[in-house]
Amino acid sequence: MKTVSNLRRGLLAASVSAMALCGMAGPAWADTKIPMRISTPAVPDDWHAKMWTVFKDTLDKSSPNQFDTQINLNASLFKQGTEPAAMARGNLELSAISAFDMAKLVPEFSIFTAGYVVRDPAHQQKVFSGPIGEGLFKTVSEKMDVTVLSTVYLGTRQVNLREARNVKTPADLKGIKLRMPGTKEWLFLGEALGATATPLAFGEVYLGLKTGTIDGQDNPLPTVRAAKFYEVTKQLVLTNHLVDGIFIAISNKTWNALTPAQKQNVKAAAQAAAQYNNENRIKEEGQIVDFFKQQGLQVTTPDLDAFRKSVQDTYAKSDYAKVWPAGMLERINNTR
Ligand code: KDO
Repeated sequence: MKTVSNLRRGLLAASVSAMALCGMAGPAWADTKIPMRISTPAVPDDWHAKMWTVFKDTLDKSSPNQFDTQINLNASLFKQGTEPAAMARGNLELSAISAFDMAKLVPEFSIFTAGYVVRDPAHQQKVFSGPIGEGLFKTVSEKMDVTVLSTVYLGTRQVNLREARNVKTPADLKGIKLRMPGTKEWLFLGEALGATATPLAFGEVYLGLKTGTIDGQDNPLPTVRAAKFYEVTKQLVLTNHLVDGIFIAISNKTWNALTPAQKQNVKAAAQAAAQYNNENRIKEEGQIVDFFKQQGLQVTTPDLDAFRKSVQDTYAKSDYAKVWPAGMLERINNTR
Protein backbone atom coordinates (compact mmCIF):
# COMPACT_ATOMS: atom_id res chain seq x y z
CA MET A 1 0.00 0.00 0.00
CA LYS A 2 1.25 3.47 -0.84
CA THR A 3 1.80 5.60 2.28
CA VAL A 4 0.79 9.28 2.35
CA SER A 5 4.41 10.45 2.38
CA ASN A 6 5.28 8.13 -0.54
CA LEU A 7 2.34 9.57 -2.38
CA ARG A 8 3.47 13.14 -1.60
CA ARG A 9 7.02 12.35 -2.71
CA GLY A 10 5.64 10.90 -5.94
CA LEU A 11 3.51 13.96 -6.64
CA LEU A 12 6.44 16.30 -5.90
CA ALA A 13 8.76 14.34 -8.20
CA ALA A 14 6.10 14.37 -10.92
CA SER A 15 5.59 18.13 -10.67
CA VAL A 16 9.33 18.82 -10.58
CA SER A 17 9.91 16.75 -13.76
CA ALA A 18 6.89 18.42 -15.40
CA MET A 19 8.46 21.81 -14.64
CA ALA A 20 11.84 20.63 -15.95
CA LEU A 21 10.13 19.54 -19.17
CA CYS A 22 8.63 23.01 -19.56
CA GLY A 23 12.09 24.53 -19.07
CA MET A 24 11.26 25.92 -15.59
CA ALA A 25 13.86 26.05 -12.85
CA GLY A 26 11.85 24.00 -10.34
CA PRO A 27 10.15 25.12 -7.16
CA ALA A 28 12.90 27.41 -5.86
CA TRP A 29 10.78 28.47 -2.86
CA ALA A 30 10.34 24.87 -1.70
CA ASP A 31 13.81 24.71 -0.20
CA THR A 32 14.40 28.40 0.47
CA LYS A 33 11.46 29.06 2.79
CA ILE A 34 12.66 30.61 6.03
CA PRO A 35 11.97 28.25 8.94
CA MET A 36 9.97 29.75 11.79
CA ARG A 37 10.04 27.15 14.53
CA ILE A 38 7.87 28.13 17.48
CA SER A 39 8.05 26.48 20.88
CA THR A 40 5.65 27.09 23.78
CA PRO A 41 4.45 25.18 26.86
CA ALA A 42 0.90 26.42 26.16
CA VAL A 43 -1.89 23.83 25.89
CA PRO A 44 -3.83 23.81 22.59
CA ASP A 45 -7.03 25.27 24.02
CA ASP A 46 -5.34 28.34 25.55
CA TRP A 47 -5.48 31.67 23.71
CA HIS A 48 -1.70 32.06 23.65
CA ALA A 49 -1.49 28.70 21.84
CA LYS A 50 -4.23 29.56 19.35
CA MET A 51 -2.64 32.96 18.64
CA TRP A 52 0.22 31.21 16.83
CA THR A 53 -2.20 30.04 14.15
CA VAL A 54 -3.18 33.68 13.68
CA PHE A 55 0.53 34.50 13.39
CA LYS A 56 1.04 31.80 10.76
CA ASP A 57 -2.06 32.67 8.74
CA THR A 58 -1.29 36.40 8.78
CA LEU A 59 2.29 35.82 7.70
CA ASP A 60 1.36 33.33 4.96
CA LYS A 61 -1.07 35.89 3.61
CA SER A 62 1.30 38.88 3.67
CA SER A 63 4.40 36.91 2.56
CA PRO A 64 3.21 33.95 0.46
CA ASN A 65 5.66 31.03 0.18
CA GLN A 66 8.39 32.81 2.14
CA PHE A 67 8.12 31.31 5.62
CA ASP A 68 7.73 27.79 6.95
CA THR A 69 5.97 28.36 10.29
CA GLN A 70 5.98 25.32 12.59
CA ILE A 71 3.94 25.52 15.79
CA ASN A 72 5.06 23.25 18.66
CA LEU A 73 2.75 23.32 21.71
CA ASN A 74 2.91 21.57 25.12
CA ALA A 75 6.68 22.21 25.41
CA SER A 76 7.11 19.44 22.82
CA LEU A 77 10.16 21.10 21.20
CA PHE A 78 11.87 22.91 24.10
CA LYS A 79 11.29 22.67 27.86
CA GLN A 80 9.55 25.62 29.53
CA GLY A 81 12.10 28.34 30.25
CA THR A 82 14.77 27.00 27.89
CA GLU A 83 13.38 28.84 24.84
CA PRO A 84 15.44 32.06 25.20
CA ALA A 85 18.73 30.12 25.26
CA ALA A 86 17.60 28.05 22.25
CA MET A 87 16.80 31.25 20.35
CA ALA A 88 20.13 32.82 21.26
CA ARG A 89 21.88 29.67 19.96
CA GLY A 90 19.85 29.85 16.74
CA ASN A 91 18.07 26.51 17.37
CA LEU A 92 14.68 28.14 17.65
CA GLU A 93 13.25 31.13 15.81
CA LEU A 94 10.26 32.24 17.87
CA SER A 95 8.66 31.98 21.28
CA ALA A 96 6.65 34.00 23.77
CA ILE A 97 8.94 34.65 26.70
CA SER A 98 8.05 35.92 30.16
CA ALA A 99 9.31 38.80 32.30
CA PHE A 100 10.80 36.06 34.50
CA ASP A 101 12.82 34.75 31.52
CA MET A 102 14.05 38.27 30.80
CA ALA A 103 14.94 39.03 34.42
CA LYS A 104 17.59 36.29 34.37
CA LEU A 105 19.78 38.27 31.94
CA VAL A 106 18.26 41.73 32.28
CA PRO A 107 17.90 42.11 36.07
CA GLU A 108 15.95 45.39 35.86
CA PHE A 109 13.16 43.45 34.11
CA SER A 110 12.38 41.87 37.50
CA ILE A 111 10.23 44.89 38.25
CA PHE A 112 7.60 43.17 36.09
CA THR A 113 7.89 39.91 38.04
CA ALA A 114 6.80 41.75 41.20
CA GLY A 115 3.20 41.45 42.32
CA TYR A 116 0.83 44.40 42.13
CA VAL A 117 2.96 46.59 39.83
CA VAL A 118 1.05 46.49 36.53
CA ARG A 119 -2.57 47.54 37.13
CA ASP A 120 -4.48 45.98 34.24
CA PRO A 121 -4.08 44.87 30.59
CA ALA A 122 -4.47 48.42 29.23
CA HIS A 123 -1.75 49.67 31.58
CA GLN A 124 0.46 46.78 30.46
CA GLN A 125 0.09 47.70 26.78
CA LYS A 126 0.82 51.37 27.49
CA VAL A 127 3.93 50.59 29.53
CA PHE A 128 5.42 48.22 26.98
CA SER A 129 4.51 50.15 23.85
CA GLY A 130 5.95 53.39 25.26
CA PRO A 131 9.47 54.54 26.22
CA ILE A 132 9.77 52.11 29.18
CA GLY A 133 9.22 49.10 26.91
CA GLU A 134 11.42 50.55 24.17
CA GLY A 135 14.37 50.98 26.55
CA LEU A 136 14.02 47.57 28.14
CA PHE A 137 13.54 45.72 24.85
CA LYS A 138 16.73 47.35 23.51
CA THR A 139 18.65 45.89 26.46
CA VAL A 140 16.90 42.54 25.95
CA SER A 141 18.08 42.50 22.34
CA GLU A 142 21.67 43.30 23.36
CA LYS A 143 21.86 40.82 26.23
CA MET A 144 19.59 38.01 25.04
CA ASP A 145 20.02 38.25 21.27
CA VAL A 146 16.28 38.25 20.63
CA THR A 147 13.98 40.98 19.32
CA VAL A 148 10.62 41.56 21.01
CA LEU A 149 7.79 41.93 18.49
CA SER A 150 4.65 42.28 20.60
CA THR A 151 3.28 42.21 24.14
CA VAL A 152 0.78 39.47 24.94
CA TYR A 153 -1.53 39.65 27.97
CA LEU A 154 -1.23 36.25 29.64
CA GLY A 155 -3.92 37.12 32.14
CA THR A 156 -4.15 38.06 35.81
CA ARG A 157 -2.73 35.37 38.06
CA GLN A 158 -4.90 33.93 40.85
CA VAL A 159 -4.28 31.32 43.51
CA ASN A 160 -5.92 27.94 42.87
CA LEU A 161 -6.05 25.40 45.74
CA ARG A 162 -6.50 21.65 45.90
CA GLU A 163 -8.47 21.87 49.18
CA ALA A 164 -10.59 24.86 50.14
CA ARG A 165 -9.50 26.99 53.09
CA ASN A 166 -10.24 30.38 54.55
CA VAL A 167 -7.71 32.69 52.89
CA LYS A 168 -7.93 36.35 53.85
CA THR A 169 -4.27 37.42 54.14
CA PRO A 170 -0.87 35.99 53.08
CA ALA A 171 -0.58 34.47 56.60
CA ASP A 172 -3.42 32.11 55.67
CA LEU A 173 -1.25 30.56 52.92
CA LYS A 174 1.47 29.62 55.40
CA GLY A 175 2.69 26.07 54.79
CA ILE A 176 0.78 25.73 51.49
CA LYS A 177 2.96 24.08 48.87
CA LEU A 178 2.25 26.49 46.03
CA ARG A 179 3.62 25.34 42.71
CA MET A 180 5.56 27.97 40.77
CA PRO A 181 7.63 27.62 37.58
CA GLY A 182 11.19 26.70 38.46
CA THR A 183 13.21 29.92 38.56
CA LYS A 184 14.18 31.92 41.62
CA GLU A 185 12.18 34.95 40.46
CA TRP A 186 9.00 32.84 40.30
CA LEU A 187 9.72 31.18 43.64
CA PHE A 188 10.20 34.60 45.23
CA LEU A 189 6.72 35.62 44.07
CA GLY A 190 5.22 32.46 45.64
CA GLU A 191 7.00 33.18 48.93
CA ALA A 192 5.87 36.84 48.80
CA LEU A 193 2.29 35.54 48.67
CA GLY A 194 2.94 33.83 52.01
CA ALA A 195 3.15 30.25 50.67
CA THR A 196 5.91 27.65 50.46
CA ALA A 197 6.89 27.98 46.81
CA THR A 198 7.50 24.62 45.11
CA PRO A 199 9.10 24.49 41.63
CA LEU A 200 7.43 22.38 38.95
CA ALA A 201 7.16 22.59 35.15
CA PHE A 202 3.77 23.63 33.79
CA GLY A 203 3.21 20.25 32.13
CA GLU A 204 3.44 18.46 35.50
CA VAL A 205 1.02 20.66 37.41
CA TYR A 206 -2.19 18.72 36.68
CA LEU A 207 -0.73 15.48 38.03
CA GLY A 208 0.87 17.30 40.98
CA LEU A 209 -2.53 18.65 41.98
CA LYS A 210 -4.22 15.32 41.41
CA THR A 211 -1.78 13.33 43.52
CA GLY A 212 -1.23 16.01 46.17
CA THR A 213 2.50 16.58 45.72
CA ILE A 214 1.47 20.26 45.61
CA ASP A 215 -1.39 22.01 47.44
CA GLY A 216 -2.02 24.65 44.82
CA GLN A 217 -0.82 26.62 41.85
CA ASP A 218 -1.20 30.13 40.47
CA ASN A 219 -2.24 31.00 36.93
CA PRO A 220 -4.67 33.23 35.06
CA LEU A 221 -8.24 31.85 34.98
CA PRO A 222 -8.36 31.12 31.20
CA THR A 223 -5.31 28.88 31.72
CA VAL A 224 -6.94 27.16 34.72
CA ARG A 225 -9.79 26.31 32.34
CA ALA A 226 -7.68 25.38 29.28
CA ALA A 227 -5.31 23.13 31.29
CA LYS A 228 -8.28 21.67 33.22
CA PHE A 229 -6.80 22.44 36.65
CA TYR A 230 -10.39 22.97 37.88
CA GLU A 231 -10.87 19.18 37.65
CA VAL A 232 -8.29 18.64 40.41
CA THR A 233 -8.79 21.70 42.64
CA LYS A 234 -11.57 22.99 44.90
CA GLN A 235 -10.95 26.72 45.29
CA LEU A 236 -9.96 29.87 43.47
CA VAL A 237 -8.67 32.69 45.64
CA LEU A 238 -8.93 35.88 43.58
CA THR A 239 -5.68 37.50 44.69
CA ASN A 240 -5.14 39.32 41.33
CA HIS A 241 -1.47 39.26 42.29
CA LEU A 242 0.17 39.57 38.88
CA VAL A 243 -1.09 41.12 35.66
CA ASP A 244 1.13 38.81 33.66
CA GLY A 245 2.62 39.31 30.23
CA ILE A 246 4.57 37.28 27.73
CA PHE A 247 6.45 38.76 24.81
CA ILE A 248 6.60 37.37 21.29
CA ALA A 249 10.30 37.37 20.52
CA ILE A 250 12.37 36.27 17.52
CA SER A 251 16.00 35.17 17.44
CA ASN A 252 18.23 38.03 16.24
CA LYS A 253 20.01 35.63 13.92
CA THR A 254 16.75 35.18 12.01
CA TRP A 255 15.57 38.77 12.44
CA ASN A 256 18.77 40.33 11.11
CA ALA A 257 18.67 38.17 7.98
CA LEU A 258 15.17 39.37 6.97
CA THR A 259 14.51 42.04 4.36
CA PRO A 260 12.84 45.25 5.60
CA ALA A 261 9.52 44.12 4.04
CA GLN A 262 9.79 40.70 5.72
CA LYS A 263 10.54 42.36 9.06
CA GLN A 264 7.46 44.50 8.70
CA ASN A 265 5.28 41.49 7.88
CA VAL A 266 6.68 39.34 10.71
CA LYS A 267 6.09 42.16 13.18
CA ALA A 268 2.55 42.74 11.89
CA ALA A 269 1.82 39.00 12.23
CA ALA A 270 3.10 39.04 15.84
CA GLN A 271 0.93 42.04 16.58
CA ALA A 272 -2.14 40.41 15.03
CA ALA A 273 -1.48 37.30 17.15
CA ALA A 274 -1.17 39.38 20.33
CA GLN A 275 -4.31 41.30 19.54
CA TYR A 276 -6.27 38.09 18.96
CA ASN A 277 -5.05 36.68 22.27
CA ASN A 278 -5.59 39.90 24.22
CA GLU A 279 -9.14 40.48 23.03
CA ASN A 280 -10.24 36.92 23.62
CA ARG A 281 -8.50 36.54 26.95
CA ILE A 282 -9.86 39.81 28.38
CA LYS A 283 -13.36 38.84 27.25
CA GLU A 284 -13.05 35.37 28.76
CA GLU A 285 -11.67 36.67 32.06
CA GLY A 286 -14.73 38.90 32.33
CA GLN A 287 -17.14 35.98 32.29
CA ILE A 288 -15.24 32.88 33.40
CA VAL A 289 -15.97 32.84 37.16
CA ASP A 290 -19.44 31.35 36.62
CA PHE A 291 -17.89 28.44 34.75
CA PHE A 292 -15.77 27.52 37.78
CA LYS A 293 -18.74 27.85 40.11
CA GLN A 294 -20.68 25.47 37.86
CA GLN A 295 -17.76 23.06 38.15
CA GLY A 296 -18.25 23.13 41.93
CA LEU A 297 -15.25 25.32 42.87
CA GLN A 298 -15.43 27.84 45.69
CA VAL A 299 -14.47 31.27 44.39
CA THR A 300 -13.38 33.59 47.20
CA THR A 301 -12.00 37.12 47.44
CA PRO A 302 -9.33 37.73 50.08
CA ASP A 303 -8.36 41.00 51.74
CA LEU A 304 -6.69 42.49 48.66
CA ASP A 305 -5.18 45.43 50.56
CA ALA A 306 -3.45 42.98 52.91
CA PHE A 307 -2.06 40.96 49.97
CA ARG A 308 -0.99 44.07 48.07
CA LYS A 309 0.75 45.64 51.05
CA SER A 310 2.54 42.47 52.09
CA VAL A 311 3.72 41.60 48.55
CA GLN A 312 4.82 45.16 47.76
CA ASP A 313 6.72 45.43 51.07
CA THR A 314 8.43 42.10 50.45
CA TYR A 315 9.65 43.24 47.03
CA ALA A 316 10.63 46.72 48.22
CA LYS A 317 12.92 45.15 50.84
CA SER A 318 14.39 42.58 48.44
CA ASP A 319 17.59 42.56 46.39
CA TYR A 320 15.42 42.72 43.26
CA ALA A 321 14.34 46.29 44.06
CA LYS A 322 18.01 47.31 44.38
CA VAL A 323 18.56 46.87 40.63
CA TRP A 324 15.37 48.62 39.53
CA PRO A 325 16.50 51.84 37.81
CA ALA A 326 15.88 54.96 39.94
CA GLY A 327 12.40 56.32 39.30
CA MET A 328 11.25 53.30 37.26
CA LEU A 329 8.43 52.29 39.61
CA GLU A 330 7.11 55.86 39.63
CA ARG A 331 7.31 56.03 35.84
CA ILE A 332 5.34 52.79 35.58
CA ASN A 333 2.77 54.02 38.12
CA ASN A 334 2.45 57.32 36.27
CA THR A 335 1.86 55.67 32.89
CA ARG A 336 -1.84 56.19 32.12
C1 KDO B 1 3.19 28.76 34.31
O1 KDO B 1 4.03 27.86 34.16
O2 KDO B 1 2.53 28.88 35.33
C2 KDO B 1 3.04 29.76 33.17
O3 KDO B 1 1.82 30.50 33.36
C3 KDO B 1 4.24 30.71 33.14
C4 KDO B 1 4.21 31.57 31.87
O4 KDO B 1 5.36 32.38 31.79
C5 KDO B 1 4.10 30.69 30.63
O5 KDO B 1 5.29 29.94 30.47
C6 KDO B 1 2.89 29.77 30.76
O6 KDO B 1 2.96 29.01 31.96
C7 KDO B 1 2.82 28.72 29.64
O7 KDO B 1 2.76 29.36 28.41
C8 KDO B 1 1.61 27.80 29.82
O8 KDO B 1 0.38 28.49 29.81
